[in-house]
Amino acid sequence: MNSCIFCKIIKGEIPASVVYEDEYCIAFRDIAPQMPVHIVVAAKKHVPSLLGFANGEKEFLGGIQLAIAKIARLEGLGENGFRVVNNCGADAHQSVPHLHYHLLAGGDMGERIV
Ligand code: DGP
Repeated sequence: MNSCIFCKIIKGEIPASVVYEDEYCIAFRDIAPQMPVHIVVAAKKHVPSLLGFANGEKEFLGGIQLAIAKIARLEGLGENGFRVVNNCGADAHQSVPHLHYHLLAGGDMGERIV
């Protein structure tokens, strides 16, 4: 999608600190990190949210999950752990309508998710 910021990052039209890329997703450091490690893992196709995927896309979505695990290992997060967050829609304050996950780590995030 022309105006989508994550599509522009995927196409290399705007710079980002990319840490990983494969056929399913691109991962880059968040512009406003909320943890010492805050990586955005964005789908390599423009779908606004998880609600836009169908049954036939299990391989694509599974590929992103496996990529997140790979990135966590590459970043050395296996020992102390990490959190994966997907914001979907208004109540979750999704600000970029292009499917992405937040990979957060680098400190104790507490017992509560929110
Ligand atoms: P969300 O609120 O779940 O839609 O998260 C969007 C995240 O994307 C937010 O944490 C900030 C990040 N972000 C937005 N624009 C850019 C950008 O141009 N570059 C990078 N690296 N991150 C961005």
